[in-house]
Amino acid sequence: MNLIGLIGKPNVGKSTFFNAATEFSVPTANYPFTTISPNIGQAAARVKCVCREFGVIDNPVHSVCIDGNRFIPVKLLDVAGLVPGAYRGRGLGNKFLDDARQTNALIHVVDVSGSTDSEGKVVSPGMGDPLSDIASVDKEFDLWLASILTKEWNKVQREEGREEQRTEEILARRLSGLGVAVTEIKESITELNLANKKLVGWSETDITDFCKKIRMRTKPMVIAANKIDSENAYENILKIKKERSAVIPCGAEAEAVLRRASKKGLIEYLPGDKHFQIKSNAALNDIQKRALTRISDLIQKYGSTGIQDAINYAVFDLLKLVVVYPVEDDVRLADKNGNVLPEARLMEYGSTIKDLAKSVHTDLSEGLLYGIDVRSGRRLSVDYVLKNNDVVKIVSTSRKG
Ligand SMILES: Nc1nc2c(ncn2[C@@H]2O[C@H](COP(=O)(O)OP(=O)(O)OP(=O)(O)O)[C@@H](O)[C@H]2O)c(=O)[nH]1
Ligand SMILES: [Mg+2]
Repeated sequence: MNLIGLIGKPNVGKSTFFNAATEFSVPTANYPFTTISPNIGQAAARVKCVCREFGVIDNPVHSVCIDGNRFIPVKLLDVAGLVPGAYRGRGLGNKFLDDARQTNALIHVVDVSGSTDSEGKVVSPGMGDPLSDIASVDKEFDLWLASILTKEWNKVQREEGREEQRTEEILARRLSGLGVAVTEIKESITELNLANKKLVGWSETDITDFCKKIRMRTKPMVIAANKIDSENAYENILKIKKERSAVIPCGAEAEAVLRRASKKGLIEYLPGDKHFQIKSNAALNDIQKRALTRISDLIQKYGSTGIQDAINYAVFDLLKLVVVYPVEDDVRLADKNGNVLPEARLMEYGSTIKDLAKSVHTDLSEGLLYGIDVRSGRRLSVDYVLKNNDVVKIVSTSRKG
């Protein structure tokens, strides 16, 4: 399962982001640890739907299509705030790390107003340092991994001496709760020139470097530079962009306002849009008008509120998922109930027709014969690797469901 985690120190706007992205209502407040237990919600990845290309009017079942934009559900986890020392259990450290363990990609929400200290307490704007916040979250993660790895380290070293075991297998067992594949470990130790070094000889630096590699492989991260509406945002974002490549300016509060206004029918706006339109019949008071004007200026400056971009980045750039449209009727592009393009399915990069059949229904995969590429009418072997936007009919001896 693909689970995207929202992480960061307390009070940076994780829950505001979560609420905006999922339209779930969880408490937000201007003090740390508003989120005490994790909240899992459904957000959506936004893609251009293939319905326009095929000239059909679709009726999705598990996703939504609005004006040719397909919104495909993805799971989002609002994780408790992280403070320095979390790996030793400070703050809600253990809870944080346990939540984060389940995630496959991370959106690290950073407060670019610089109005919170390293613990998330409110300070005068500009006093907080977003760059050190980023480094601190990375470091906590690495220290936490190192603490799991080196727990009873002597025992590990004895194990290594006693049995003829490969280093990567011993390490994989240690990190089994994290779902790290042996191949990932092997690649990491090879990259670090540690492949031929016995664990007993690993220095502290070797351990830290290894943990960092594992973190970057198993928890790829994008920075959501949040609170773009604040005074120091612009220069802080520039500073972060000098150090990191995956940075998306975000306005979680602005996104929340736009989603609410759109829900009430006051504006035309879809998550991720580069502009919005106030409806001609919308009765807005002066305060609302001013707020919307400010948001409009903001998204003109940054291109969007960034919330949708951050989710899409996590789904397509970090998790590298592809969108596939399975259909049963390759003429009408429909399922057996006549729903046109019923599903847009997010699949792992490298998935095959076999994987698709299995994910749709086990019966379908048991009698699987081949696939049909609906665009060309060509047969696709069961090992055909799916491409983004493929529309595929699965041909099987057993009928679904
Ligand atoms: N100016 C501004 N403030 C924001 C924005 N997003 C969130 N905030 C404010 O930041 C404060 C913290 O927001 P939360 O969403 O509760 O933060 P959190 O990261 O979930 O905090 P914890 O759950 O305590 O870890 C609240 O006062 C929000 O209103 C934003 O885009 N701009
Ligand atoms: Mg919160």
